[in-house]
Amino acid sequence: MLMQAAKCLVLLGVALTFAGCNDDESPLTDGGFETPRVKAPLGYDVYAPGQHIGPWEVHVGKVDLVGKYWKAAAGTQSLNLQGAPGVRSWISQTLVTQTEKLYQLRLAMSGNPDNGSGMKKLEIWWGDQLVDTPEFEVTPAQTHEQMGWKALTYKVRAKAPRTQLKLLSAVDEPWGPVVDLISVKAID
Ligand SMILES: [Ca+2]
Repeated sequence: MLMQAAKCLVLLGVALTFAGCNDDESPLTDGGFETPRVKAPLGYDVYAPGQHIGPWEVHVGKVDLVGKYWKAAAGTQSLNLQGAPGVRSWISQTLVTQTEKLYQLRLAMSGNPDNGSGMKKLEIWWGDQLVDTPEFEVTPAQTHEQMGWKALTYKVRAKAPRTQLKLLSAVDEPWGPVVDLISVKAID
């Protein structure tokens, strides 16, 4: 961490922008869905396609920004990717990346337990590459307090100076996969 800070100071010294410095360390912002804050008394706000949640854009179907309604993997908010027959919600954030650089992509996954037991699936896209389709099984033991968050880690290589990170619900129901704690970090 100290080395990274020193490197940033050097970069600033040669008049590179502070944004460029941050991009080198982590091109992703608010992977924890902590802004804006949820307003609805029930504890989650619904966002429609075309709307933004901080740096994230919502596409195709609705998503729920979840606050106190259930326990996040970290912080106090997480995201439920709704689906519906023929409608699979997705969110994206376009990252400034370095071509050919290797990145570590991490996230926490759970599933919306409000429809009882079942398998939730998520598609993770890095640019035009389908990185994985992880599954999360909601069991009768799962509660809003014990969401059973699962940590996922991948290595992905950037193919362009900008890369769209996309997370898509792969279930045809509103009780979708749930995500939090997303991070992207250069590792070479
Ligand atoms: Ca969070």
